[in-house]
Amino acid sequence: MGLFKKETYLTRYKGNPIITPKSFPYGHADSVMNCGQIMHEGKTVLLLSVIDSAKKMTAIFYAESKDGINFDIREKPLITGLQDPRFKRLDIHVIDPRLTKIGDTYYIARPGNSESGECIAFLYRTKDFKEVEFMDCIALPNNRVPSLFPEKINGYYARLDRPYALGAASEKASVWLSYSPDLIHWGQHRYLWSGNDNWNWGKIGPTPPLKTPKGWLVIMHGVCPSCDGYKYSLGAWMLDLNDPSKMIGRIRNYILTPDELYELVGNVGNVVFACGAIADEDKDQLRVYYGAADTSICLATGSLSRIIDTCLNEGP
Ligand code: M1P
Repeated sequence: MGLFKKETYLTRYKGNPIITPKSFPYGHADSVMNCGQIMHEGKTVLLLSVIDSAKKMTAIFYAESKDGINFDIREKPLITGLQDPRFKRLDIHVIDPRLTKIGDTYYIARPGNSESGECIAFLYRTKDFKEVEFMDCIALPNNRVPSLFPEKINGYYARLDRPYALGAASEKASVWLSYSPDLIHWGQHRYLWSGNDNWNWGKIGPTPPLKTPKGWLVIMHGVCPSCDGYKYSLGAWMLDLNDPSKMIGRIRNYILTPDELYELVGNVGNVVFACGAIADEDKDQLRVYYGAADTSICLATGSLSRIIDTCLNEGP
Protein backbone atom coordinates (compact mmCIF):
# COMPACT_ATOMS: atom_id res chain seq x y z
CA MET A 1 0.00 0.00 0.00
CA GLY A 2 1.18 3.49 -0.74
CA LEU A 3 1.26 6.34 1.74
CA PHE A 4 -1.77 8.11 0.31
CA LYS A 5 -4.92 7.06 -1.50
CA LYS A 6 -4.49 8.59 -4.94
CA GLU A 7 -6.67 8.13 -7.99
CA THR A 8 -4.72 6.27 -10.62
CA TYR A 9 -5.37 4.68 -14.00
CA LEU A 10 -2.52 2.20 -13.59
CA THR A 11 -2.27 -0.56 -10.99
CA ARG A 12 1.14 -1.52 -9.66
CA TYR A 13 2.29 -5.13 -9.90
CA LYS A 14 2.37 -6.53 -6.37
CA GLY A 15 5.90 -7.90 -6.76
CA ASN A 16 7.39 -4.48 -7.65
CA PRO A 17 10.14 -3.64 -8.22
CA ILE A 18 10.75 -6.37 -10.79
CA ILE A 19 14.39 -5.47 -11.64
CA THR A 20 16.69 -3.80 -9.13
CA PRO A 21 20.41 -2.96 -8.93
CA LYS A 22 20.73 -5.86 -6.46
CA SER A 23 19.24 -8.29 -8.96
CA PHE A 24 21.54 -7.07 -11.77
CA PRO A 25 23.63 -10.19 -12.37
CA TYR A 26 26.81 -8.70 -13.86
CA GLY A 27 28.54 -6.86 -11.03
CA HIS A 28 27.78 -3.62 -9.27
CA ALA A 29 25.04 -1.26 -10.48
CA ASP A 30 23.61 1.85 -8.83
CA SER A 31 20.63 2.03 -11.16
CA VAL A 32 18.80 -0.35 -13.44
CA MET A 33 16.08 1.98 -14.58
CA ASN A 34 14.22 3.76 -17.39
CA CYS A 35 13.67 1.23 -20.17
CA GLY A 36 12.55 1.05 -23.79
CA GLN A 37 9.93 -1.68 -24.20
CA ILE A 38 8.32 -3.70 -26.98
CA MET A 39 7.06 -7.18 -27.94
CA HIS A 40 9.51 -9.21 -30.06
CA GLU A 41 8.92 -12.84 -31.15
CA GLY A 42 6.27 -13.28 -28.45
CA LYS A 43 8.53 -12.03 -25.68
CA THR A 44 8.56 -8.77 -23.76
CA VAL A 45 11.82 -6.97 -24.48
CA LEU A 46 13.18 -4.24 -22.22
CA LEU A 47 16.22 -2.09 -22.98
CA LEU A 48 17.50 -1.18 -19.52
CA SER A 49 19.46 1.94 -18.55
CA VAL A 50 22.26 0.67 -16.28
CA ILE A 51 24.49 3.01 -14.28
CA ASP A 52 27.57 2.10 -12.27
CA SER A 53 28.72 5.39 -10.75
CA ALA A 54 31.94 3.97 -9.31
CA LYS A 55 33.14 2.85 -12.74
CA LYS A 56 31.52 5.86 -14.41
CA MET A 57 29.77 3.32 -16.61
CA THR A 58 26.41 3.86 -18.28
CA ALA A 59 25.06 1.44 -20.87
CA ILE A 60 21.91 -0.07 -22.30
CA PHE A 61 21.34 -3.77 -21.61
CA TYR A 62 18.91 -6.12 -23.36
CA ALA A 63 16.45 -8.12 -21.25
CA GLU A 64 13.66 -10.46 -22.36
CA SER A 65 10.84 -12.31 -20.67
CA LYS A 66 8.23 -14.90 -21.62
CA ASP A 67 5.83 -13.91 -18.83
CA GLY A 68 6.49 -10.17 -18.69
CA ILE A 69 7.61 -10.44 -15.06
CA ASN A 70 10.79 -12.53 -14.89
CA PHE A 71 13.49 -11.11 -17.14
CA ASP A 72 16.75 -12.59 -18.37
CA ILE A 73 19.34 -9.86 -18.82
CA ARG A 74 21.99 -10.43 -21.47
CA GLU A 75 25.53 -10.07 -20.15
CA LYS A 76 27.05 -7.93 -22.89
CA PRO A 77 25.54 -4.44 -23.16
CA LEU A 78 23.61 -3.73 -26.35
CA ILE A 79 24.65 -0.06 -26.55
CA THR A 80 27.61 1.70 -24.93
CA GLY A 81 28.98 5.21 -25.38
CA LEU A 82 29.92 6.23 -28.90
CA GLN A 83 33.69 6.22 -29.41
CA ASP A 84 33.34 8.08 -32.72
CA PRO A 85 35.32 11.34 -32.21
CA ARG A 86 32.48 13.30 -33.82
CA PHE A 87 30.18 12.36 -30.94
CA LYS A 88 32.28 11.12 -28.02
CA ARG A 89 32.17 14.49 -26.22
CA LEU A 90 28.39 14.37 -26.35
CA ASP A 91 28.02 10.89 -24.96
CA ILE A 92 28.84 10.68 -21.28
CA HIS A 93 25.48 9.31 -20.16
CA VAL A 94 23.96 6.38 -22.07
CA ILE A 95 20.41 6.08 -20.73
CA ASP A 96 16.71 6.42 -21.52
CA PRO A 97 16.36 4.41 -24.77
CA ARG A 98 13.03 4.68 -26.57
CA LEU A 99 12.11 1.77 -28.79
CA THR A 100 9.89 1.73 -31.89
CA LYS A 101 9.26 -0.97 -34.50
CA ILE A 102 8.79 0.33 -38.05
CA GLY A 103 8.22 -2.45 -40.61
CA ASP A 104 10.63 -5.25 -39.70
CA THR A 105 13.19 -3.00 -38.01
CA TYR A 106 13.51 -1.86 -34.40
CA TYR A 107 14.72 1.71 -33.92
CA ILE A 108 16.33 2.85 -30.70
CA ALA A 109 16.41 6.60 -30.05
CA ARG A 110 18.19 7.95 -27.02
CA PRO A 111 19.62 11.19 -25.68
CA GLY A 112 23.33 11.90 -25.48
CA ASN A 113 24.80 14.36 -22.97
CA SER A 114 28.01 16.37 -22.72
CA GLU A 115 29.82 17.38 -19.52
CA SER A 116 28.55 20.92 -20.08
CA GLY A 117 24.94 19.81 -20.18
CA GLU A 118 24.24 19.83 -23.91
CA CYS A 119 21.74 17.17 -24.85
CA ILE A 120 21.17 15.68 -28.30
CA ALA A 121 19.49 12.63 -29.86
CA PHE A 122 21.11 9.52 -31.33
CA LEU A 123 19.38 6.91 -33.50
CA TYR A 124 20.22 3.20 -33.93
CA ARG A 125 18.54 0.29 -35.70
CA THR A 126 18.45 -3.48 -35.29
CA LYS A 127 16.41 -6.38 -36.62
CA ASP A 128 17.30 -8.93 -33.97
CA PHE A 129 18.69 -7.07 -30.92
CA LYS A 130 22.05 -8.75 -31.62
CA GLU A 131 23.59 -6.52 -34.27
CA VAL A 132 22.88 -2.83 -33.64
CA GLU A 133 23.80 -0.18 -36.18
CA PHE A 134 24.34 3.44 -35.16
CA MET A 135 22.56 5.60 -37.75
CA ASP A 136 23.30 9.22 -36.84
CA CYS A 137 22.77 12.16 -34.55
CA ILE A 138 19.25 13.33 -35.39
CA ALA A 139 18.80 16.58 -33.43
CA LEU A 140 20.64 19.76 -32.55
CA PRO A 141 21.15 20.53 -28.85
CA ASN A 142 19.23 20.86 -26.72
CA ASN A 143 16.83 18.09 -27.42
CA ARG A 144 15.72 15.16 -25.28
CA VAL A 145 13.20 12.33 -25.27
CA PRO A 146 13.21 11.46 -29.03
CA SER A 147 10.16 9.26 -29.66
CA LEU A 148 9.48 7.79 -33.13
CA PHE A 149 6.01 6.91 -34.43
CA PRO A 150 5.74 3.26 -35.55
CA GLU A 151 4.74 4.07 -39.13
CA LYS A 152 4.93 6.81 -41.73
CA ILE A 153 2.19 9.44 -41.64
CA ASN A 154 1.21 10.97 -44.98
CA GLY A 155 4.41 9.56 -46.50
CA TYR A 156 6.85 10.76 -43.81
CA TYR A 157 8.42 9.32 -40.71
CA ALA A 158 7.35 11.24 -37.62
CA ARG A 159 8.72 11.85 -34.15
CA LEU A 160 7.95 13.69 -30.92
CA ASP A 161 10.69 15.30 -28.87
CA ARG A 162 11.45 18.14 -26.48
CA PRO A 163 13.76 20.81 -27.89
CA TYR A 164 14.79 23.86 -25.92
CA ALA A 165 17.14 26.76 -26.49
CA LEU A 166 20.77 26.33 -25.44
CA GLY A 167 21.37 27.99 -22.12
CA ALA A 168 17.68 28.24 -21.34
CA ALA A 169 16.23 26.31 -18.44
CA SER A 170 14.65 23.09 -19.57
CA GLU A 171 11.63 23.97 -17.45
CA LYS A 172 8.61 24.79 -19.58
CA ALA A 173 10.29 23.20 -22.61
CA SER A 174 7.57 22.07 -25.02
CA VAL A 175 6.95 18.90 -26.95
CA TRP A 176 7.18 19.19 -30.73
CA LEU A 177 6.29 17.02 -33.70
CA SER A 178 8.68 16.70 -36.69
CA TYR A 179 8.68 14.81 -40.00
CA SER A 180 11.41 13.15 -42.02
CA PRO A 181 11.75 11.36 -45.37
CA ASP A 182 14.54 9.08 -44.09
CA LEU A 183 14.69 9.25 -40.24
CA ILE A 184 17.92 11.31 -40.47
CA HIS A 185 16.81 14.68 -41.89
CA TRP A 186 13.97 16.30 -39.93
CA GLY A 187 11.72 19.29 -40.61
CA GLN A 188 8.09 20.51 -40.78
CA HIS A 189 8.36 21.15 -37.02
CA ARG A 190 5.07 21.69 -35.19
CA TYR A 191 4.52 22.81 -31.63
CA LEU A 192 2.40 20.33 -29.71
CA TRP A 193 2.08 21.14 -26.03
CA SER A 194 3.69 22.42 -22.82
CA GLY A 195 2.44 20.98 -19.56
CA ASN A 196 -0.02 23.17 -17.67
CA ASP A 197 -1.70 20.84 -15.20
CA ASN A 198 -0.65 21.05 -11.57
CA TRP A 199 1.38 17.80 -11.83
CA ASN A 200 3.18 18.55 -15.14
CA TRP A 201 3.59 22.33 -15.38
CA GLY A 202 7.37 22.13 -14.83
CA LYS A 203 8.23 20.00 -17.82
CA ILE A 204 6.91 17.10 -19.89
CA GLY A 205 8.40 14.32 -22.03
CA PRO A 206 6.74 11.90 -24.47
CA THR A 207 7.30 8.22 -25.29
CA PRO A 208 6.84 6.49 -28.68
CA PRO A 209 3.17 6.81 -29.72
CA LEU A 210 1.03 3.65 -29.76
CA LYS A 211 -1.43 3.28 -32.63
CA THR A 212 -5.04 2.65 -31.59
CA PRO A 213 -8.20 2.79 -33.74
CA LYS A 214 -9.17 6.07 -32.02
CA GLY A 215 -5.82 7.86 -32.33
CA TRP A 216 -2.18 7.82 -31.23
CA LEU A 217 -1.88 7.12 -27.52
CA VAL A 218 1.16 8.80 -25.97
CA ILE A 219 2.28 8.00 -22.43
CA MET A 220 4.35 10.88 -21.10
CA HIS A 221 6.07 12.02 -17.97
CA GLY A 222 5.28 15.31 -16.29
CA VAL A 223 7.29 17.19 -13.69
CA CYS A 224 6.01 19.30 -10.83
CA PRO A 225 8.64 21.46 -9.08
CA SER A 226 8.16 22.09 -5.37
CA CYS A 227 10.13 23.35 -2.38
CA ASP A 228 11.06 19.70 -1.85
CA GLY A 229 12.53 19.18 -5.34
CA TYR A 230 10.81 17.64 -8.34
CA LYS A 231 8.05 15.09 -8.61
CA TYR A 232 7.86 13.00 -11.81
CA SER A 233 4.47 11.45 -12.66
CA LEU A 234 2.99 9.78 -15.75
CA GLY A 235 0.15 10.95 -17.96
CA ALA A 236 -1.66 10.10 -21.22
CA TRP A 237 -2.57 11.99 -24.41
CA MET A 238 -4.35 11.11 -27.62
CA LEU A 239 -3.25 12.60 -30.98
CA ASP A 240 -5.15 12.56 -34.28
CA LEU A 241 -4.17 9.56 -36.42
CA ASN A 242 -3.77 11.52 -39.68
CA ASP A 243 -2.53 14.79 -38.22
CA PRO A 244 -0.74 14.13 -34.91
CA SER A 245 -0.11 17.86 -34.48
CA LYS A 246 -3.75 17.86 -33.30
CA MET A 247 -4.18 16.76 -29.71
CA ILE A 248 -7.63 15.20 -29.46
CA GLY A 249 -7.60 14.39 -25.76
CA ARG A 250 -5.58 14.12 -22.59
CA ILE A 251 -6.30 12.98 -19.07
CA ARG A 252 -6.10 16.03 -16.83
CA ASN A 253 -4.81 14.03 -13.88
CA TYR A 254 -1.72 11.84 -13.77
CA ILE A 255 -2.17 8.12 -14.48
CA LEU A 256 0.57 7.19 -11.97
CA THR A 257 2.38 9.30 -9.40
CA PRO A 258 5.05 8.39 -6.81
CA ASP A 259 3.47 6.81 -3.76
CA GLU A 260 5.30 3.58 -2.91
CA LEU A 261 8.57 3.61 -0.98
CA TYR A 262 10.53 2.36 -4.02
CA GLU A 263 9.26 5.42 -5.96
CA LEU A 264 9.70 7.93 -3.15
CA VAL A 265 13.23 6.95 -2.13
CA GLY A 266 16.23 6.12 -4.30
CA ASN A 267 18.95 7.78 -6.35
CA VAL A 268 16.41 10.45 -7.29
CA GLY A 269 13.34 10.23 -5.08
CA ASN A 270 9.77 11.02 -6.12
CA VAL A 271 10.17 9.69 -9.65
CA VAL A 272 8.09 7.43 -11.86
CA PHE A 273 9.50 7.70 -15.39
CA ALA A 274 8.54 5.84 -18.58
CA CYS A 275 10.42 5.49 -21.87
CA GLY A 276 7.51 3.63 -23.47
CA ALA A 277 4.51 1.37 -22.95
CA ILE A 278 3.09 -1.82 -24.46
CA ALA A 279 -0.53 -1.95 -25.63
CA ASP A 280 -2.45 -5.22 -25.92
CA GLU A 281 -5.84 -4.55 -27.52
CA ASP A 282 -6.99 -8.19 -27.27
CA LYS A 283 -6.56 -8.13 -23.49
CA ASP A 284 -7.57 -4.45 -23.23
CA GLN A 285 -4.38 -3.90 -21.32
CA LEU A 286 -1.70 -1.22 -21.21
CA ARG A 287 1.57 -2.32 -19.59
CA VAL A 288 4.08 0.27 -18.49
CA TYR A 289 7.55 -0.77 -17.34
CA TYR A 290 8.71 2.35 -15.55
CA GLY A 291 11.78 3.56 -13.74
CA ALA A 292 11.21 4.11 -10.00
CA ALA A 293 13.28 6.74 -8.17
CA ASP A 294 16.00 6.44 -10.87
CA THR A 295 16.91 3.14 -9.22
CA SER A 296 14.80 0.18 -10.31
CA ILE A 297 12.21 -1.02 -12.81
CA CYS A 298 8.58 -1.58 -11.91
CA LEU A 299 5.45 -2.65 -13.77
CA ALA A 300 2.02 -1.07 -13.76
CA THR A 301 -0.98 -2.08 -15.86
CA GLY A 302 -4.32 -0.52 -16.73
CA SER A 303 -7.31 -0.76 -19.01
CA LEU A 304 -6.29 0.49 -22.45
CA SER A 305 -9.85 1.43 -23.40
CA ARG A 306 -10.43 3.29 -20.13
CA ILE A 307 -7.29 5.38 -20.62
CA ILE A 308 -8.12 6.13 -24.27
CA ASP A 309 -11.76 6.94 -23.58
CA THR A 310 -10.90 9.14 -20.61
CA CYS A 311 -8.45 11.11 -22.78
CA LEU A 312 -11.13 11.60 -25.42
CA ASN A 313 -13.88 12.42 -22.91
CA GLU A 314 -11.75 15.03 -21.17
CA GLY A 315 -10.85 16.54 -24.57
CA PRO A 316 -7.81 18.46 -25.86
O1 M1P B 1 15.70 12.16 -12.52
C1 M1P B 1 14.47 12.10 -13.20
C2 M1P B 1 14.68 12.05 -14.72
O2 M1P B 1 15.38 13.22 -15.13
C3 M1P B 1 15.60 13.37 -16.52
O3 M1P B 1 14.38 13.57 -17.17
P1 M1P B 1 13.96 15.05 -17.69
O4 M1P B 1 14.95 15.40 -18.75
O5 M1P B 1 12.59 14.98 -18.22
O6 M1P B 1 14.09 15.93 -16.50
C4 M1P B 1 16.31 12.15 -17.09
O7 M1P B 1 17.65 12.21 -16.69
C5 M1P B 1 15.72 10.83 -16.62
O8 M1P B 1 16.62 9.79 -16.93
C6 M1P B 1 15.47 10.81 -15.14
O9 M1P B 1 14.74 9.66 -14.79
